[in-house]
Amino acid sequence: MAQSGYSNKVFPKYGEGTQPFTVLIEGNIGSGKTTFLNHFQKYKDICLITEPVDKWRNCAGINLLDLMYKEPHRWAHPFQNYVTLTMLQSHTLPTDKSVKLMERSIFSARYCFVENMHKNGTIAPGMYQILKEWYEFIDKSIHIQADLIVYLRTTPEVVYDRMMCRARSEESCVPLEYLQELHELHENWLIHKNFMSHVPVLVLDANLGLDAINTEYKKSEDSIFKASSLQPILVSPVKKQRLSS
Ligand code: 8LK
Repeated sequence: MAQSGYSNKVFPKYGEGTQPFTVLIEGNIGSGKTTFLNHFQKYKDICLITEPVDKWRNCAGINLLDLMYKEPHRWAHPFQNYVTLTMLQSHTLPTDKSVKLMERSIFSARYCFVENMHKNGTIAPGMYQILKEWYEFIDKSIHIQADLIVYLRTTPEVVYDRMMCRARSEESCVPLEYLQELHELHENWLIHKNFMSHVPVLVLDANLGLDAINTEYKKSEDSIFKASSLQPILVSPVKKQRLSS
């Protein structure tokens, strides 16, 4: 059976060379990813892309995030399918800025969320296989820029409390155990480097409270500016980007 139309020729991947220095902000639910992104609003020439939660909550009027948590066996698979599409839209979004900061990625979908749903039996083996093949096809044919990963490292207990305080309605039924499972998968990926070992990872202590976390953010600013050779220039206050989630 023919495997693909690529035979042994090497074709450029779609989007190759079109994306700026890209930093992926990763971490468990409640690890402070949006706060982290907000911190960079003050800089010119950085494109900030939040997780497309608004799309997940309103796909032609349907709240897929809510359905995924309420009826996981039925909705986790279509939800993750949609996450893959919307993450791909964010990865390939054109920008004239020199740096792109993205909240999560197609990689966290694959290595954390989908993997977890497979491991805990939420999605059937056939559903898992479809998501895996989508991911493999995308990885082979579309260029996903990833120059640095910032891992907001937390403990499951801390993020559980934050999640409960944030009180996002869809997450009201998420148990601590779910956050523990996701934590382990983030650790396998970003600390034990089981995947994508070629991308440098900056680990920040995201258990810290709001005051102390600013020192951690400063560390990452220095790394981002150094690695991307970007000169930090502040924007005028009226031009700040708005972040929603
Ligand atoms: O991050 C917002 C909410 O979406 C949170 O409850 C976790 C959930 N989520 C998910 O189930 N699967 C995901 C992501 C977020 C992000 C990716 C890539 N996959």
